[in-house]
Amino acid sequence: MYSGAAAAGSPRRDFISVTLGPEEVAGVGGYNNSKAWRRRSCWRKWKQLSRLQRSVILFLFAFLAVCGVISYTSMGETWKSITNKSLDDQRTEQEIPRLKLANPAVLPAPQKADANHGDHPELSLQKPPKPPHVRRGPSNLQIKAPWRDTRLKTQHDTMRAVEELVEKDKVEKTEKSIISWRGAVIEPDQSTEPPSSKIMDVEKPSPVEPEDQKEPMPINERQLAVIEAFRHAWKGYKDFAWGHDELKPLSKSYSEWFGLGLTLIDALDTMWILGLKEEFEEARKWVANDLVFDKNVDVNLFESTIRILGGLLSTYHLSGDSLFLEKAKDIGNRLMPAFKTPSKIPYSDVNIGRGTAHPPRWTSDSTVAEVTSIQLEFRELSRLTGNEKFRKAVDEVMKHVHILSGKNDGLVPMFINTNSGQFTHLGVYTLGARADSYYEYLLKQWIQGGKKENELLEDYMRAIEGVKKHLLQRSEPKKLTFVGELAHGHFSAKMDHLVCFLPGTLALGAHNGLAADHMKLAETLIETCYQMYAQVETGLSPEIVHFNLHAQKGHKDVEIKPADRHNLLRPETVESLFYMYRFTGDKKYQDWGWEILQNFNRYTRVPTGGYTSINNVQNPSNPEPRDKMESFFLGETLKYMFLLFSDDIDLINLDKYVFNTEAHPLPIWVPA
Ligand code: DMJ
Repeated sequence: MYSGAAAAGSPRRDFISVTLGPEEVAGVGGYNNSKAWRRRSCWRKWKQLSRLQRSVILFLFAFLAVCGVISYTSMGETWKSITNKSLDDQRTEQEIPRLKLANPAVLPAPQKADANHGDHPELSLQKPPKPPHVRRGPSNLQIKAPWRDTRLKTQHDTMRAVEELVEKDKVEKTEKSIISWRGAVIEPDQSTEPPSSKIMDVEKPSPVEPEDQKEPMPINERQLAVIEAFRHAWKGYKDFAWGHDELKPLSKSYSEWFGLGLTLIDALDTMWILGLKEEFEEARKWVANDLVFDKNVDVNLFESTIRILGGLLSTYHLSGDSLFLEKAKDIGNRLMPAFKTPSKIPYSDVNIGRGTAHPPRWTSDSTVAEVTSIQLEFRELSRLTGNEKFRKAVDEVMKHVHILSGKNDGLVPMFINTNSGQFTHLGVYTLGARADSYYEYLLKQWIQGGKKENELLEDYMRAIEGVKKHLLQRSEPKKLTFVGELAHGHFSAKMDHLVCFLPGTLALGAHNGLAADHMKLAETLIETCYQMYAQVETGLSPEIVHFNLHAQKGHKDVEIKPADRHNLLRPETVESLFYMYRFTGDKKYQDWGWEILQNFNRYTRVPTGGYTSINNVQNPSNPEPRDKMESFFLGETLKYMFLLFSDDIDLINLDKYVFNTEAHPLPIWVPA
């Protein structure tokens, strides 16, 4: 049946030949293809093989089987990783709508928002998946902002890691283009939707807002230190002042200003940004159950607008929770009587329970900064409610001030009369208290409205020229550029810490395409603001400094009068450091902020909870605590610290949000 060429004695036995007999040839001897016949015939052939031939065949089969097993295993791995990846992708896709709900650049009109969000659905929407990664820092600080949490991915997936590297590269490229402010006009995102059209678009992943899908940056050590500071402050507030306006951390009690839980409301969006979900939910409950505006109480229009209305609006935007919008509408309506004046320049005080308003007892004047720094909030309230009355009221003030005489090269006096509508106390010009945020809101309203309201821009540009012409001087010995004051033609080398908002505002203007020399000025002014801390014994700035115009042996640039040496935990320098870092990427700004945080911890932290303002920044051994934690410490100072230490430009993207003067981010409206 077969002849083996490998016969005994043959020198080579390494091949097999099979010869088929006639009966095996199809068609010969009749074709029999039955199973039994085939089995029998195969077995017969196998028996006819030599032992060597059988061994070789068995070896070949075994070899093929081993190869088969190996390739099956590796295919399985490949398949598993493909499956994992597709699950990962699915999860990312599911998360995108949630992120959009929680953190859209522009939330639409409330009817739609209500319909979509229900009473309080976003907190469950925010529920993060348990991330498999390990975070640095103390275990009690293993927290992250809700939307960042949801986007965390496993670090063990190689394919994902490669994607991340590619993504990071993309982010870096984007970042570079955004921070290159010099000479270039950089437009805000032109592609977001107009307010009336968009809940549906907001909910689905949009190709026009790809940055929302980027990997978030992990929280770093300095940010963790801010979270720790916030929690310490919050502990004091919670233990001793819950639901009241301000904590008195030393006496373990509280003070009331309006009786509206000011600190709690001011801190809401900070908690959201820092990722303090538990604290946020607890505070949210208080807002839902205990915050009542129907109270026979006089509130200051400006302070309640920037802290309460601003805080509620920004929290609504960040969380998507309609509770905050409802509360914002309530307080907004209750503040409206302030505008019922002969001139339409609002009174400073409103009784939110009675619906009456009045100026302070001693005058019929209002402060210029106060009546011109409520616009971002009221304009946004109109956009969200569709009720123009809020916007009309505040726009009228701006239009009136725009044409008012009594300015000096764009610089405004500090008071305005609610009867006549004229500036009073003419001849005194400052960028500090009573005028400061007028300048800030000129620029920010222009940005908020999509850079179309030219009168605002004109007034802003003119004012900065006025600052350069009348208020800038250089100190000795360090030649620090500072912003002084002008009183009836006399220059005073006095500068409030409040003026330190200016470098940040100038930088924001330059980022939005305004003159590049504004950025230069911002750089020199922020150095001065930093020196207001660095040249002082505690490393904390006093409320007011006087700069030396003439070099004197043994004198620094900064002089402090006994009445001015307090520190109220104010935010302005940290605020400007944040803008400067965002737009330049220069790490020195982060380092300066870090020094300031450490000094707050050293001299103002109260061991039992909370931070206190102090009376004497020049005495490190006894800074004389004042026993008060201002609401803006949580609303502004710590928030700006956290943002300053972040390298994530999408953590409150400055092309999408504009901060009100109390650090509450409000959306930049979409250009028509
Ligand atoms: C805050 O209420 C606001 O920043 C306001 O514009 C100025 N004063 C405090 C902080 O210093």
